[in-house]
Amino acid sequence: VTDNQLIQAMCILQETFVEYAEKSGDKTSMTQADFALMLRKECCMQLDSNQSLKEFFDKLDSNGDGVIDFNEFCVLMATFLKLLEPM
Ligand SMILES: [Ca+2]
Repeated sequence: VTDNQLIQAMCILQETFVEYAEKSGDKTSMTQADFALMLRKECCMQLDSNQSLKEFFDKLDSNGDGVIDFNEFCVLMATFLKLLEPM
């Protein structure tokens, strides 16, 4: 992965984040509803119950303020990338 690819990936991440975050009015943070929508549309991930969604959300919300900010979002994406990487 080159630096350029990394920068490109970061831009895509930021655009995706803002696209969903602004649905609830605040571009800098994602609510649980924004987050669920993003998982469904971008990751084809349907969390089967509100309970598992909430658990996932709470895990990501590391400062516990009830919303996911861009830093917390990047942690999620880093986790996904690690899962995709061959061992
Ligand atoms: Ca948070």
